[in-house]
Amino acid sequence: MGMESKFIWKNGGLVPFEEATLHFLTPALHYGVAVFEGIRSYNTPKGPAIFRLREHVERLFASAYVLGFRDLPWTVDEICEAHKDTVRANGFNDCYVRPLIYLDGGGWNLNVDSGKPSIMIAVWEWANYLGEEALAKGIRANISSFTRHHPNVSMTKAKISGNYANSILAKTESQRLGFEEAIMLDPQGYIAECTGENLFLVRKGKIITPSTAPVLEGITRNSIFTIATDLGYEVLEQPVSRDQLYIADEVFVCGTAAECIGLSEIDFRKIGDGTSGKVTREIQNVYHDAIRGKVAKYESWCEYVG
Ligand code: PPE
Repeated sequence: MGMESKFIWKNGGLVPFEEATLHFLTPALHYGVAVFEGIRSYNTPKGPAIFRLREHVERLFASAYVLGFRDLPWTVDEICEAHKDTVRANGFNDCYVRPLIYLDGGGWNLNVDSGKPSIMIAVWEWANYLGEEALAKGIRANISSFTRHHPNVSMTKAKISGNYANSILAKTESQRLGFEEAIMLDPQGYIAECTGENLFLVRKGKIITPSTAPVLEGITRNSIFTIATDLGYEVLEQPVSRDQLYIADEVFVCGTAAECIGLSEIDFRKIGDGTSGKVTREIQNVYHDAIRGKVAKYESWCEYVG
């Protein structure tokens, strides 16, 4: 799976893929002073559509604001259009879309005001993050030895590039141990989120997820909330302990890249019957139809590229 495309959008227009390069002395590279989004476009009966584009662009701007950028030289509308232009110009249907706003020029005194923001938007063809098998069987995870950021240490509402060193520490460790994903605890010891997904558990017919205070406000999490509620489930936001996961009937994780995936095992303890559970699959199926524009009541989530 390559990441090549014909064009990348840079500061106002499309440039050839090869020209989307940075200088070694770009501060974003040295300090992770950048914010990004993970967005997907799916093929629908009306052509490619970017899923919940405006919410993602609004969160991108919110991340930049949290990091301290004050006056971005673009509007949300312009950047939404730029995403559609980039998908259209590259001619992809199913693709991942990655905008990133970074501190460019200056910036050598650890102050976002000392440089200026630049933006690029890349797309690459992408079908399945964790593989077909993971959808049916679920994946194996462990509780990471690395703690998720305290909200006063690194801003957990923002997709700040530098924050992701924490995810990389955790995911590398888990995969070296033979698991597929890491579950991270918040500084109080309650379940926070995974390295790139939010988490839900199902017990006695109720669906429970940690509150957003210490985690990213996932857009997939929000979609799943709506889908599960519409399916008639009660969805509760409350603190979740590690052992509540062990005795759950089902545990699933969700994010733009991962979509909605069951956890078959946590810390060598089988969850439920050790496959993707019934409620997980029910929600997963509706989600898969929704992202492909096949559910009328969720069609407003699909931003047609045109
Ligand atoms: N938590 C974290 C830490 C996170 O990075 C993501 C998205 C989520 C929750 C779910 O958010 P949402 O996509 O809005 O439902 N992770 C993105 C990046 C993963 C990666 O770079 O790898 C993603 O899913 O695209």
